Amino acid sequence: SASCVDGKKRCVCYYYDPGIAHIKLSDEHMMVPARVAMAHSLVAAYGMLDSMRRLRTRPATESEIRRFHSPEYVDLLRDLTPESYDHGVLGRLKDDDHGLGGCIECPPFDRLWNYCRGYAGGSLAAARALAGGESDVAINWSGGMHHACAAKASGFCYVNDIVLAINELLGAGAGAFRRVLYVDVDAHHGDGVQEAFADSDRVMTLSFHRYGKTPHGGKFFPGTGLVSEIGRGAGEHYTVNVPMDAGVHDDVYQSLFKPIVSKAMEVFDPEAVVLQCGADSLSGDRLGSMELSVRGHAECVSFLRGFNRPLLLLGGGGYTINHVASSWCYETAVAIGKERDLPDEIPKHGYDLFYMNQGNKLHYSVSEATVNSKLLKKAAETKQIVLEHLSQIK
Ligand code: V1P
Ligand code: CA
Ligand code: ZN
Repeated sequence: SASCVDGKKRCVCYYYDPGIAHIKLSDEHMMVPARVAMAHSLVAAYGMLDSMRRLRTRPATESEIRRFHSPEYVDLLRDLTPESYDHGVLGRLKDDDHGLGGCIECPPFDRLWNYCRGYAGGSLAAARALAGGESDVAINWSGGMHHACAAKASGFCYVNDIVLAINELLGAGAGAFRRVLYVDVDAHHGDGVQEAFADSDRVMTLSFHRYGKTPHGGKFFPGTGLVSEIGRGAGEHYTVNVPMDAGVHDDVYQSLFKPIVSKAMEVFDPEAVVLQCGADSLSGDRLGSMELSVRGHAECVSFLRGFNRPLLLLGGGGYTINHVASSWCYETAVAIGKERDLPDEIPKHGYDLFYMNQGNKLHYSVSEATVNSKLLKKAAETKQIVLEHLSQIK
């Protein structure tokens, strides 16, 4: 058990598979799974492992992955290697319906299936620890792959561990939860999770993300997540989207996050919460173009933790790997209530050279917020519309 700044004790379960250190999607790929090993190494160097229970876990089984993903897609993913790709394994499905043919965003790579089973197994184990009442907070930084669809890979995501974990939380067994709130602070829209539960009133999906045009004229990926996407049928109003402009800093972000999350908590009253902690919304990310500080990002974790519902913390995006590791390390400290005790100086450990670019400080410096009246006005409007949507529940 870990005591906390608010005086409450919480049992925190932590999942980590060292195999992640050696996974590479391709030589130049933006998604670097080894950032999870960096975060873990930093958590260990700060002496936090003794404050958590390490989850004993196994890779997700094929049948567990089939609970969400389609039969043909799972067959393909299981058999996909760089060699089978070259020998035309994808010919079994026509076109690129499965998202695996483009080779750039979701390439085939050595041990792809092991990687997917590994991070999905972590999220499932974490969900079981919460559903079984063995823990109050469960962490899997290798999970959070929010774009994967039932029959399609997308945006660096192959298996949607979040959908699998939420289904586990909802499961039929004793200790299962009636309603699960999903919150997504990755810079990208959580489209795969939204679509999976669009018809459900047992899962509310709430994504904060960047939305709009990029300087190159295209749409910021994936191009969905407007406030007008509110869900379907019984799930109407249980899909919530908070699109934002590039350049949003801590203050503006929290001026939306806190009131909207509070309202969602009030009207939906979830029995468990899943937070996707994608770290590409941090300032200085290679893809995200949002401007959150490590403290601003972690404020999302501490705010949700303060509601005292079983909480599942997952990773996600994050492409400046030293920033990602700093952020997930600090958020691990928030989970165990030790964030005030972490020295800002990065301790000596195996990866310490990676933090030179940020002056070897956990809380690297973020550019001064530029007050932009157009951005503020848009944020205030978005907040109003979303709060009105939410007030239509019940
Ligand atoms: O923008 C696209 C492509 C353009 N296509 C028509 C789609 N893809 C994005 C994919 C981002 C995936 C994010 C995953 C996550 O949400 C969860 C793990 O973080 C993309 C971006 C971008 N700025 O959004 N791909 C790339 N950048 C990219 C850049 C360099 C090399 C390869 C891909
Ligand atoms: Ca998001
Ligand atoms: Zn992202």
